[in-house]
Amino acid sequence: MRYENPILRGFHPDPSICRVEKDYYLVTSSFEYFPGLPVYHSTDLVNWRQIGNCIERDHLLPYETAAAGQGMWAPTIRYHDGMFFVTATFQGYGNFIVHSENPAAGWSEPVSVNMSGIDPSLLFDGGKAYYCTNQRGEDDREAISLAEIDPMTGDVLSPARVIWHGMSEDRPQYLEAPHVYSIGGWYYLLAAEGGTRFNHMITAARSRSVWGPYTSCDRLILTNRYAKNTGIAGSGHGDLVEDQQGNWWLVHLATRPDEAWYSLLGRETFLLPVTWENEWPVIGDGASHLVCEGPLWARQKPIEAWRADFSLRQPQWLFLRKPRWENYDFQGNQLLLTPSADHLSDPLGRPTFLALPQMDMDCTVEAEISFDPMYDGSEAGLTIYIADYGYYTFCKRRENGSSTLAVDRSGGTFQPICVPAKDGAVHLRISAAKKGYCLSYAFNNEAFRTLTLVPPLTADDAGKGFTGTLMGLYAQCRNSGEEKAKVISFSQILTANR
Ligand code: 6LW
Repeated sequence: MRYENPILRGFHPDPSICRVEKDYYLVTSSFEYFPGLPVYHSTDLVNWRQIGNCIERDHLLPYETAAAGQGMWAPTIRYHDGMFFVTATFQGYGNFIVHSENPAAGWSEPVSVNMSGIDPSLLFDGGKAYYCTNQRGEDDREAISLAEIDPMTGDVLSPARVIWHGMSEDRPQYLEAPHVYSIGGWYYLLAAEGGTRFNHMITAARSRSVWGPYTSCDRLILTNRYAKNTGIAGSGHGDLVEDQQGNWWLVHLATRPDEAWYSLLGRETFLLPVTWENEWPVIGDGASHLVCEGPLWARQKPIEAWRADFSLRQPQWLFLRKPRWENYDFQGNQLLLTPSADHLSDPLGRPTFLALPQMDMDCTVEAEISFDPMYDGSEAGLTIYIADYGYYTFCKRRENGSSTLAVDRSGGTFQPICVPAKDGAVHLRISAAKKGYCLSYAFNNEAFRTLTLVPPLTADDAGKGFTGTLMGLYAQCRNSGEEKAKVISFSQILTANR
Protein backbone atom coordinates (compact mmCIF):
# COMPACT_ATOMS: atom_id res chain seq x y z
CA MET A 1 0.00 0.00 0.00
CA ARG A 2 1.10 3.54 -0.75
CA TYR A 3 1.84 6.02 2.01
CA GLU A 4 3.53 9.39 2.37
CA ASN A 5 6.49 10.54 4.37
CA PRO A 6 7.13 12.08 6.77
CA ILE A 7 4.89 10.10 9.11
CA LEU A 8 5.45 12.75 11.81
CA ARG A 9 5.68 16.21 10.28
CA GLY A 10 7.69 19.12 11.57
CA PHE A 11 10.11 19.02 14.50
CA HIS A 12 10.32 15.26 15.30
CA PRO A 13 14.01 14.27 15.32
CA ASP A 14 15.81 11.11 16.43
CA PRO A 15 12.86 8.68 16.31
CA SER A 16 12.95 5.36 18.14
CA ILE A 17 10.24 2.71 17.95
CA CYS A 18 9.09 -0.51 19.61
CA ARG A 19 6.17 -2.89 19.20
CA VAL A 20 4.06 -4.75 21.76
CA GLU A 21 1.76 -7.21 19.94
CA LYS A 22 -0.28 -4.91 17.67
CA ASP A 23 0.67 -1.64 19.31
CA TYR A 24 3.55 0.59 18.25
CA TYR A 25 5.22 3.24 20.38
CA LEU A 26 7.55 5.94 19.12
CA VAL A 27 9.57 8.64 20.91
CA THR A 28 11.51 11.65 19.59
CA SER A 29 13.87 14.31 20.98
CA SER A 30 12.55 17.49 22.60
CA PHE A 31 15.65 19.65 23.41
CA GLU A 32 14.91 22.79 25.47
CA TYR A 33 11.15 22.25 25.39
CA PHE A 34 9.05 20.86 28.20
CA PRO A 35 7.51 18.32 28.73
CA GLY A 36 10.29 16.08 27.47
CA LEU A 37 10.34 13.15 25.06
CA PRO A 38 6.92 12.93 23.38
CA VAL A 39 5.45 9.41 23.11
CA TYR A 40 3.30 8.47 20.11
CA HIS A 41 1.09 5.43 19.63
CA SER A 42 -0.10 3.71 16.45
CA THR A 43 -1.64 0.41 15.43
CA ASP A 44 -0.61 0.68 11.78
CA LEU A 45 2.74 2.56 11.56
CA VAL A 46 1.32 5.41 9.44
CA ASN A 47 -1.30 7.08 11.69
CA TRP A 48 0.16 8.29 14.98
CA ARG A 49 -1.32 9.96 18.03
CA GLN A 50 0.63 11.52 20.86
CA ILE A 51 -0.35 9.84 24.12
CA GLY A 52 1.96 11.61 26.52
CA ASN A 53 5.53 12.59 27.30
CA CYS A 54 8.14 10.63 29.22
CA ILE A 55 9.26 13.61 31.29
CA GLU A 56 6.20 15.32 32.75
CA ARG A 57 7.70 16.70 35.96
CA ASP A 58 10.11 19.60 35.64
CA HIS A 59 12.05 19.20 38.88
CA LEU A 60 13.71 16.02 37.66
CA LEU A 61 16.18 17.35 35.12
CA PRO A 62 17.97 20.73 34.91
CA TYR A 63 15.70 22.31 32.28
CA GLU A 64 16.63 25.80 33.44
CA THR A 65 20.13 25.20 31.99
CA ALA A 66 18.94 24.09 28.53
CA ALA A 67 20.10 26.60 25.91
CA ALA A 68 18.70 26.43 22.36
CA GLY A 69 19.45 23.03 20.82
CA GLN A 70 20.58 21.57 24.17
CA GLY A 71 18.46 19.75 26.75
CA MET A 72 16.91 16.45 25.78
CA TRP A 73 18.62 14.46 23.00
CA ALA A 74 17.96 11.25 21.14
CA PRO A 75 15.85 8.75 23.11
CA THR A 76 15.47 5.00 22.62
CA ILE A 77 12.28 3.12 23.56
CA ARG A 78 12.25 -0.62 24.30
CA TYR A 79 9.74 -3.05 25.85
CA HIS A 80 10.71 -6.01 27.98
CA ASP A 81 8.66 -8.31 30.16
CA GLY A 82 5.71 -6.00 30.79
CA MET A 83 7.77 -2.81 31.10
CA PHE A 84 8.64 0.04 28.73
CA PHE A 85 12.05 1.66 29.05
CA VAL A 86 13.16 4.96 27.54
CA THR A 87 16.73 6.18 27.76
CA ALA A 88 18.08 9.51 26.53
CA THR A 89 20.77 12.12 27.13
CA PHE A 90 20.09 15.41 28.86
CA GLN A 91 22.95 17.66 27.83
CA GLY A 92 25.05 18.72 30.81
CA TYR A 93 23.40 16.09 33.04
CA GLY A 94 24.15 12.84 31.25
CA ASN A 95 22.33 9.65 30.36
CA PHE A 96 19.29 8.35 32.20
CA ILE A 97 16.48 5.78 31.98
CA VAL A 98 12.78 6.03 32.81
CA HIS A 99 10.32 3.14 32.85
CA SER A 100 6.55 2.67 32.70
CA GLU A 101 4.03 -0.15 32.56
CA ASN A 102 1.68 2.08 30.57
CA PRO A 103 3.26 4.88 28.47
CA ALA A 104 -0.02 6.83 28.43
CA ALA A 105 -0.25 6.85 32.22
CA GLY A 106 3.12 8.31 33.17
CA TRP A 107 6.73 7.34 33.73
CA SER A 108 9.08 6.76 36.64
CA GLU A 109 11.59 9.27 37.86
CA PRO A 110 14.82 9.07 35.85
CA VAL A 111 17.71 6.95 37.11
CA SER A 112 21.04 8.21 35.85
CA VAL A 113 23.50 5.97 34.05
CA ASN A 114 27.18 6.38 34.66
CA MET A 115 28.26 5.97 31.05
CA SER A 116 29.26 8.87 28.80
CA GLY A 117 28.52 9.42 25.12
CA ILE A 118 25.21 10.40 23.53
CA ASP A 119 22.32 8.53 21.90
CA PRO A 120 22.03 5.70 24.44
CA SER A 121 20.22 2.51 23.53
CA LEU A 122 19.08 -0.68 25.29
CA LEU A 123 19.04 -4.32 24.27
CA PHE A 124 17.29 -7.07 26.24
CA ASP A 125 18.75 -10.44 25.38
CA GLY A 126 19.17 -13.79 27.12
CA GLY A 127 17.97 -12.52 30.49
CA LYS A 128 20.41 -9.60 30.46
CA ALA A 129 20.15 -5.93 29.55
CA TYR A 130 22.86 -4.10 27.61
CA TYR A 131 23.44 -0.38 27.21
CA CYS A 132 25.29 1.26 24.36
CA THR A 133 26.26 4.84 23.53
CA ASN A 134 28.84 6.49 21.35
CA GLN A 135 31.33 6.60 24.25
CA ARG A 136 34.94 6.59 23.00
CA GLY A 137 37.59 4.15 24.13
CA GLU A 138 40.93 4.94 25.73
CA ASP A 139 42.51 5.89 22.39
CA ASP A 140 39.83 8.60 21.97
CA ARG A 141 38.78 7.36 18.54
CA GLU A 142 35.10 7.66 17.75
CA ALA A 143 33.44 4.41 18.82
CA ILE A 144 30.34 2.61 20.00
CA SER A 145 30.66 1.15 23.49
CA LEU A 146 28.58 -1.50 25.21
CA ALA A 147 28.09 -2.48 28.86
CA GLU A 148 25.73 -4.66 30.83
CA ILE A 149 23.21 -2.67 32.85
CA ASP A 150 20.41 -2.92 35.38
CA PRO A 151 17.73 -0.90 33.57
CA MET A 152 15.69 -0.28 36.74
CA THR A 153 18.52 1.24 38.79
CA GLY A 154 20.77 2.45 35.96
CA ASP A 155 23.72 0.62 37.54
CA VAL A 156 26.37 -0.30 34.98
CA LEU A 157 27.23 -3.91 35.76
CA SER A 158 30.31 -4.47 33.59
CA PRO A 159 33.16 -2.42 32.17
CA ALA A 160 32.10 -0.62 28.97
CA ARG A 161 33.81 -2.15 25.94
CA VAL A 162 34.35 -0.58 22.52
CA ILE A 163 32.51 -2.79 20.00
CA TRP A 164 32.79 -0.82 16.73
CA HIS A 165 34.53 2.15 15.15
CA GLY A 166 32.02 2.69 12.37
CA MET A 167 31.99 1.80 8.72
CA SER A 168 34.50 4.45 7.77
CA GLU A 169 36.79 3.04 10.46
CA ASP A 170 39.85 5.10 9.71
CA ARG A 171 37.97 8.40 9.62
CA PRO A 172 34.56 8.08 11.26
CA GLN A 173 32.73 11.34 11.61
CA TYR A 174 29.87 11.74 14.02
CA LEU A 175 29.47 8.05 14.77
CA GLU A 176 26.25 8.09 16.79
CA ALA A 177 22.70 6.74 17.18
CA PRO A 178 23.73 3.12 17.90
CA HIS A 179 21.07 0.44 18.28
CA VAL A 180 21.98 -3.23 18.86
CA TYR A 181 19.40 -5.91 17.93
CA SER A 182 19.37 -9.68 18.32
CA ILE A 183 17.82 -11.05 15.11
CA GLY A 184 18.06 -14.57 13.68
CA GLY A 185 21.28 -15.60 15.40
CA TRP A 186 23.09 -12.31 14.67
CA TYR A 187 23.67 -9.18 16.69
CA TYR A 188 23.15 -6.24 14.38
CA LEU A 189 24.50 -2.81 15.18
CA LEU A 190 22.87 0.07 13.33
CA ALA A 191 24.41 3.53 13.68
CA ALA A 192 24.49 6.95 12.04
CA GLU A 193 27.59 8.52 10.54
CA GLY A 194 28.44 11.69 8.62
CA GLY A 195 26.70 14.26 10.85
CA THR A 196 23.06 15.18 10.85
CA ARG A 197 23.14 17.39 7.74
CA PHE A 198 23.67 16.56 4.07
CA ASN A 199 26.17 13.71 4.61
CA HIS A 200 24.05 11.86 7.13
CA MET A 201 23.74 8.09 6.67
CA ILE A 202 22.90 4.84 8.41
CA THR A 203 25.57 2.17 8.54
CA ALA A 204 25.52 -1.36 9.98
CA ALA A 205 27.68 -4.16 11.35
CA ARG A 206 26.97 -7.62 12.73
CA SER A 207 28.47 -10.21 15.01
CA ARG A 208 27.65 -13.63 16.43
CA SER A 209 28.40 -12.31 19.93
CA VAL A 210 26.94 -9.18 21.49
CA TRP A 211 30.49 -8.12 22.48
CA GLY A 212 31.82 -8.49 18.92
CA PRO A 213 33.88 -8.60 16.84
CA TYR A 214 31.47 -6.74 14.56
CA THR A 215 31.93 -6.95 10.79
CA SER A 216 30.82 -3.86 8.87
CA CYS A 217 28.27 -4.20 6.10
CA ASP A 218 30.06 -3.31 2.85
CA ARG A 219 27.38 -0.85 1.75
CA LEU A 220 25.48 2.03 3.33
CA ILE A 221 22.06 1.06 4.66
CA LEU A 222 20.52 4.47 3.99
CA THR A 223 21.59 7.90 2.80
CA ASN A 224 20.18 10.70 0.68
CA ARG A 225 23.61 12.31 0.15
CA TYR A 226 23.63 11.05 -3.48
CA ALA A 227 19.86 11.17 -4.07
CA LYS A 228 19.53 14.82 -4.99
CA ASN A 229 16.07 14.75 -6.59
CA THR A 230 14.09 13.11 -3.83
CA GLY A 231 13.14 16.31 -2.01
CA ILE A 232 14.74 14.78 1.09
CA ALA A 233 18.06 15.47 2.76
CA GLY A 234 19.93 14.32 5.82
CA SER A 235 18.43 10.82 6.16
CA GLY A 236 19.98 9.00 9.08
CA HIS A 237 19.55 8.16 12.76
CA GLY A 238 17.10 5.25 12.49
CA ASP A 239 15.60 2.37 14.43
CA LEU A 240 14.28 -1.00 13.19
CA VAL A 241 11.01 -2.70 14.11
CA GLU A 242 9.38 -5.98 13.04
CA ASP A 243 5.62 -5.70 12.52
CA GLN A 244 3.09 -8.31 13.64
CA GLN A 245 3.09 -9.81 10.13
CA GLY A 246 6.84 -10.40 10.18
CA ASN A 247 7.79 -7.48 7.90
CA TRP A 248 10.52 -5.08 8.92
CA TRP A 249 10.50 -1.29 8.92
CA LEU A 250 12.88 1.54 9.68
CA VAL A 251 11.94 4.85 11.26
CA HIS A 252 14.55 7.53 10.72
CA LEU A 253 15.06 11.27 10.68
CA ALA A 254 15.41 13.39 7.55
CA THR A 255 14.43 16.83 6.32
CA ARG A 256 12.51 18.24 3.42
CA PRO A 257 15.05 20.91 2.44
CA ASP A 258 14.11 24.29 1.08
CA GLU A 259 16.01 25.83 -1.82
CA ALA A 260 18.47 27.66 0.34
CA TRP A 261 19.07 25.33 3.21
CA TYR A 262 18.38 22.38 5.28
CA SER A 263 14.80 22.96 6.45
CA LEU A 264 13.30 25.33 8.91
CA LEU A 265 10.61 22.79 9.72
CA GLY A 266 13.37 20.80 11.37
CA ARG A 267 14.19 17.12 11.26
CA GLU A 268 11.10 15.00 10.75
CA THR A 269 10.25 11.30 11.21
CA PHE A 270 10.13 9.03 8.16
CA LEU A 271 9.20 5.35 7.68
CA LEU A 272 10.70 2.91 5.17
CA PRO A 273 10.09 -0.78 4.47
CA VAL A 274 13.06 -3.07 5.08
CA THR A 275 13.84 -6.42 3.45
CA TRP A 276 16.75 -8.77 4.12
CA GLU A 277 19.40 -10.03 1.70
CA ASN A 278 22.27 -12.27 2.75
CA GLU A 279 21.14 -11.60 6.29
CA TRP A 280 21.68 -7.84 5.98
CA PRO A 281 18.89 -5.23 6.10
CA VAL A 282 18.13 -3.65 2.72
CA ILE A 283 16.19 -0.45 2.11
CA GLY A 284 14.94 -0.25 -1.49
CA ASP A 285 17.36 1.91 -3.45
CA GLY A 286 19.19 2.95 -0.29
CA ALA A 287 17.53 6.36 -0.12
CA SER A 288 14.46 7.75 1.58
CA HIS A 289 11.42 8.89 -0.43
CA LEU A 290 8.35 11.06 0.11
CA VAL A 291 5.98 8.53 -1.47
CA CYS A 292 6.56 4.88 -0.58
CA GLU A 293 5.00 1.46 -1.06
CA GLY A 294 4.96 -0.98 1.83
CA PRO A 295 3.11 -4.02 3.19
CA LEU A 296 0.70 -1.99 5.32
CA TRP A 297 -2.68 -3.14 6.60
CA ALA A 298 -4.33 0.27 7.06
CA ARG A 299 -4.58 3.46 5.02
CA GLN A 300 -2.87 6.64 6.00
CA LYS A 301 -5.50 9.22 6.92
CA PRO A 302 -5.33 12.97 6.29
CA ILE A 303 -3.95 14.90 9.24
CA GLU A 304 -6.68 16.46 11.33
CA ALA A 305 -6.68 20.07 12.42
CA TRP A 306 -5.32 20.55 15.91
CA ARG A 307 -7.48 22.61 18.23
CA ALA A 308 -6.65 23.68 21.74
CA ASP A 309 -8.85 22.37 24.49
CA PHE A 310 -8.28 24.69 27.39
CA SER A 311 -9.94 22.36 29.86
CA LEU A 312 -6.67 20.47 30.08
CA ARG A 313 -3.01 20.78 29.25
CA GLN A 314 -2.86 18.71 26.05
CA PRO A 315 0.34 16.66 25.69
CA GLN A 316 1.19 18.38 22.39
CA TRP A 317 1.85 21.79 23.98
CA LEU A 318 5.55 22.60 24.24
CA PHE A 319 6.72 25.07 26.87
CA LEU A 320 10.19 26.58 27.17
CA ARG A 321 12.61 25.09 29.73
CA LYS A 322 11.18 25.09 33.23
CA PRO A 323 7.75 26.67 32.80
CA ARG A 324 6.44 29.06 35.45
CA TRP A 325 3.11 27.29 35.89
CA GLU A 326 1.58 30.21 37.75
CA ASN A 327 1.58 32.09 34.42
CA TYR A 328 -0.78 29.58 32.76
CA ASP A 329 -4.37 29.15 33.89
CA PHE A 330 -6.29 26.53 31.85
CA GLN A 331 -9.85 27.52 32.61
CA GLY A 332 -11.90 25.12 30.56
CA ASN A 333 -13.10 27.27 27.70
CA GLN A 334 -10.18 29.68 27.79
CA LEU A 335 -6.56 30.05 28.82
CA LEU A 336 -5.34 32.98 30.89
CA LEU A 337 -1.71 33.92 30.30
CA THR A 338 0.24 36.16 32.64
CA PRO A 339 2.90 38.07 30.66
CA SER A 340 6.40 37.20 31.85
CA ALA A 341 9.24 39.59 32.52
CA ASP A 342 11.39 36.94 30.81
CA HIS A 343 11.36 37.59 27.07
CA LEU A 344 11.55 35.18 24.14
CA SER A 345 15.01 36.65 23.45
CA ASP A 346 16.47 35.62 26.83
CA PRO A 347 18.93 32.76 26.16
CA LEU A 348 17.93 30.83 29.27
CA GLY A 349 14.55 32.51 29.64
CA ARG A 350 11.42 30.96 31.06
CA PRO A 351 8.91 33.12 29.22
CA THR A 352 5.16 32.59 29.03
CA PHE A 353 5.13 30.51 25.86
CA LEU A 354 3.33 27.43 24.54
CA ALA A 355 3.56 26.19 20.99
CA LEU A 356 3.36 23.27 18.58
CA PRO A 357 5.68 22.22 15.77
CA GLN A 358 4.86 23.86 12.45
CA MET A 359 3.78 20.70 10.65
CA ASP A 360 4.20 21.77 7.07
CA MET A 361 5.28 24.55 4.76
CA ASP A 362 1.57 25.17 4.13
CA CYS A 363 -0.43 25.58 7.29
CA THR A 364 -2.49 28.11 9.17
CA VAL A 365 -2.36 28.98 12.83
CA GLU A 366 -5.11 31.10 14.27
CA ALA A 367 -5.92 32.38 17.73
CA GLU A 368 -8.52 34.62 19.28
CA ILE A 369 -7.00 36.64 22.08
CA SER A 370 -8.54 39.24 24.34
CA PHE A 371 -5.90 41.48 25.87
CA ASP A 372 -6.03 45.11 26.86
CA PRO A 373 -2.45 45.76 27.94
CA MET A 374 -2.13 48.06 30.92
CA TYR A 375 1.56 48.93 30.73
CA ASP A 376 3.88 50.07 27.96
CA GLY A 377 5.81 47.13 26.61
CA SER A 378 3.19 44.53 27.57
CA GLU A 379 2.29 42.23 24.69
CA ALA A 380 0.50 38.96 23.92
CA GLY A 381 -0.03 37.12 20.67
CA LEU A 382 1.44 34.56 18.31
CA THR A 383 5.05 33.66 17.68
CA ILE A 384 6.91 31.79 14.94
CA TYR A 385 9.82 30.51 16.97
CA ILE A 386 12.92 28.44 16.36
CA ALA A 387 15.33 29.76 19.03
CA ASP A 388 15.83 32.69 21.40
CA TYR A 389 17.78 34.32 18.54
CA GLY A 390 15.35 33.36 15.76
CA TYR A 391 11.64 34.24 15.91
CA TYR A 392 8.82 36.52 14.84
CA THR A 393 6.15 37.97 17.11
CA PHE A 394 2.69 39.09 16.01
CA CYS A 395 0.87 40.58 18.95
CA LYS A 396 -1.23 43.18 20.64
CA ARG A 397 1.15 45.50 22.45
CA ARG A 398 0.90 48.75 24.37
CA GLU A 399 3.28 51.44 23.21
CA ASN A 400 3.28 55.10 24.36
CA GLY A 401 -0.01 54.62 26.13
CA SER A 402 -1.99 53.10 23.27
CA SER A 403 -2.79 49.61 22.05
CA THR A 404 -1.24 48.49 18.78
CA LEU A 405 -1.01 45.41 16.63
CA ALA A 406 2.69 44.82 16.16
CA VAL A 407 4.99 42.54 14.19
CA ASP A 408 8.61 42.21 15.22
CA ARG A 409 11.55 39.89 14.71
CA SER A 410 14.50 38.81 16.83
CA GLY A 411 17.84 40.43 16.16
CA GLY A 412 16.91 44.08 15.97
CA THR A 413 17.42 44.65 12.23
CA PHE A 414 13.74 44.21 11.29
CA GLN A 415 11.67 47.37 10.95
CA PRO A 416 8.78 46.64 13.33
CA ILE A 417 5.28 47.02 11.94
CA CYS A 418 2.72 48.74 14.11
CA VAL A 419 -0.93 49.74 13.54
CA PRO A 420 -3.53 51.01 16.02
CA ALA A 421 -5.56 48.27 17.70
CA LYS A 422 -9.13 48.27 19.01
CA ASP A 423 -9.95 47.20 22.55
CA GLY A 424 -11.20 43.68 23.24
CA ALA A 425 -10.69 40.47 21.33
CA VAL A 426 -8.69 40.12 18.13
CA HIS A 427 -8.26 37.17 15.79
CA LEU A 428 -4.64 36.72 14.75
CA ARG A 429 -3.88 34.47 11.81
CA ILE A 430 -0.56 33.26 10.40
CA SER A 431 -0.81 31.58 7.00
CA ALA A 432 2.43 29.78 6.27
CA ALA A 433 3.66 29.04 2.76
CA LYS A 434 7.07 28.31 1.22
CA LYS A 435 7.77 31.96 0.43
CA GLY A 436 6.95 33.12 3.96
CA TYR A 437 4.19 33.98 6.38
CA CYS A 438 1.11 36.10 5.77
CA LEU A 439 0.00 37.79 8.98
CA SER A 440 -3.62 38.92 9.14
CA TYR A 441 -6.08 39.98 11.80
CA ALA A 442 -9.75 40.67 12.44
CA PHE A 443 -11.46 42.65 15.20
CA ASN A 444 -14.93 41.55 16.28
CA ASN A 445 -16.72 40.03 13.32
CA GLU A 446 -14.95 42.05 10.68
CA ALA A 447 -13.25 40.39 7.70
CA PHE A 448 -9.55 39.48 8.05
CA ARG A 449 -7.10 42.12 6.87
CA THR A 450 -3.54 41.38 5.87
CA LEU A 451 -1.06 43.27 8.01
CA THR A 452 2.14 42.11 6.31
CA LEU A 453 4.04 39.29 4.65
CA VAL A 454 7.32 38.25 6.25
CA PRO A 455 9.97 35.96 4.76
CA PRO A 456 10.76 32.61 6.40
CA LEU A 457 13.26 32.57 9.23
CA THR A 458 16.79 31.84 8.06
CA ALA A 459 19.52 29.28 8.65
CA ASP A 460 21.12 31.71 11.11
CA ASP A 461 17.94 31.66 13.16
CA ALA A 462 18.06 27.87 13.30
CA GLY A 463 21.54 27.52 14.82
CA LYS A 464 22.71 23.95 14.33
CA GLY A 465 19.29 22.99 12.97
CA PHE A 466 18.65 20.42 15.71
CA THR A 467 15.15 21.78 16.36
CA GLY A 468 12.45 23.09 14.00
CA THR A 469 10.03 25.97 13.77
CA LEU A 470 7.24 26.10 16.33
CA MET A 471 4.09 28.24 16.14
CA GLY A 472 2.23 29.23 19.26
CA LEU A 473 1.24 31.71 21.94
CA TYR A 474 3.31 33.98 24.12
CA ALA A 475 2.87 36.92 26.51
CA GLN A 476 5.61 39.16 27.89
CA CYS A 477 6.03 42.53 29.58
CA ARG A 478 8.62 44.97 30.90
CA ASN A 479 7.28 45.08 34.44
CA SER A 480 5.10 42.28 35.76
CA GLY A 481 1.70 43.53 36.88
CA GLU A 482 -1.79 42.22 37.31
CA GLU A 483 -2.69 41.97 33.63
CA LYS A 484 -3.76 38.75 31.91
CA ALA A 485 -4.18 37.82 28.26
CA LYS A 486 -7.25 35.70 27.64
CA VAL A 487 -6.85 33.13 24.86
CA ILE A 488 -10.26 32.06 23.58
CA SER A 489 -9.17 29.71 20.80
CA PHE A 490 -6.06 28.33 19.09
CA SER A 491 -5.76 25.98 16.13
CA GLN A 492 -3.30 24.71 13.56
CA ILE A 493 -4.62 23.47 10.20
CA LEU A 494 -2.64 21.95 7.34
CA THR A 495 -3.73 23.83 4.22
CA ALA A 496 -2.24 21.37 1.71
CA ASN A 497 -3.02 17.95 3.18
CA ARG A 498 -2.21 14.57 1.67
C1 6LW B 1 21.53 13.37 18.14
C2 6LW B 1 22.35 12.71 17.11
C3 6LW B 1 21.86 13.43 15.95
O1 6LW B 1 21.92 13.10 19.43
O2 6LW B 1 21.60 14.72 16.32
O3 6LW B 1 21.22 13.26 13.80
C4 6LW B 1 21.72 14.78 17.72
N1 6LW B 1 21.63 12.82 14.87
O4 6LW B 1 22.20 11.36 16.97
C5 6LW B 1 20.72 15.71 18.29
O5 6LW B 1 19.43 15.38 17.81
